[in-house]
Amino acid sequence: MKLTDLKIYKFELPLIRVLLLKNIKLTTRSGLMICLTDDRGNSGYGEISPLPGLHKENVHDVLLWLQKNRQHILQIQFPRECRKLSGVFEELLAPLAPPPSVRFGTEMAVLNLFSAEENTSLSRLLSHSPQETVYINGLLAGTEKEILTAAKTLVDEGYQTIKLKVGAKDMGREIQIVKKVRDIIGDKTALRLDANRAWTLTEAVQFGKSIADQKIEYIEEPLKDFSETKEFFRETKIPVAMDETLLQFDFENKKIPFGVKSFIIKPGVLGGIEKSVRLVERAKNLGLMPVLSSAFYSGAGLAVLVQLAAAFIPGQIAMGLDTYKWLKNDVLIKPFAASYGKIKVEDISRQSFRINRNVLQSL
Ligand code: OSB
Ligand code: MG
Repeated sequence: MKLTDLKIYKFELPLIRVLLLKNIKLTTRSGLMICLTDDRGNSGYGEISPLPGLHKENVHDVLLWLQKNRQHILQIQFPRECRKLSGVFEELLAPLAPPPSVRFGTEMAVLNLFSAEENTSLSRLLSHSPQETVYINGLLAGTEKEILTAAKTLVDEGYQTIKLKVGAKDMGREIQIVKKVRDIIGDKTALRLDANRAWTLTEAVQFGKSIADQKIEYIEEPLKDFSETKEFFRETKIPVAMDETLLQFDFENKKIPFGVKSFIIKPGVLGGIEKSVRLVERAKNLGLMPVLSSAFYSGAGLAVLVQLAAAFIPGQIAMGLDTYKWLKNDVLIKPFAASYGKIKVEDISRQSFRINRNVLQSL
């Protein structure tokens, strides 16, 4: 493939309500979109949208990086084997040291370009037999009232897995909220929790023991100190999911602690599609649940995550993609929707190319 152009755009999408991330208040979701073109006139979009409070880099940093490295990227000959995600991207892109969000967006653009060249979907480019539907976990966050109302709506809509954010309110109240949510959703709905490293071991164990009978599928990152995971599990019997910890974890020298059940894999944070798919495979080999999750991407980035799930994650594991509902507006001409808690892969397979240029500002 010979690249002929790399265009850079900015987008800023309004959110349905204020998003609070580690004391940063967001009212819009902004980011960059790149568009790679080849010598046959095909194009592929890639989303680069670092999230304040989560990524080290911001939109300004990634724009400077892109402007500085634009010519280098255009000179790279991306071979067909890129799609195997077996280290070719690493070899070609690592020397340029792109920040994780840029690495994701660049790989996304290249893979979308290959899909366009072959007139196929990303999920079919990457797998011979992708799944037809991808399940998602309905997301509950906000005030107690908002959480309880949304819990009812999500079960009514047919979601089979629900994820509740914890760790930010008074513990006694939060324990009550977990119990109320369980009452609302009934015992057939899987319930996941995410504490974003809120607690000491003592606090986490106190919380865990108080909800021991609530059939929690797993809790993401309950502990400030991940090395206490085994202890937490021994005391509470609640399985743990690794999210933030995956970024720093030394897989070569350390064993995954007993009690870990799942990896929460955010390709835009972990540094790309290739690395993330390798983590999905690692999880499968270890008998753990791989869950792909979104750092509030636009529909373009989410479409990639849905197709990665369809291509690489078997069964009916629910993905963390419900952040889409926070966007009031999208970059896709036809935004996609979940129905009964799942997304039809066919509905979005070519969507990632059908971008509404009116919401993109040329840079
Ligand atoms: O902690 O999992 C997180 C979104 C942005 C930043 C951090 C997180 C999230 C999510 C995504 O929770 C939604 C999900 O995984 O269900
Ligand atoms: Mg998490």
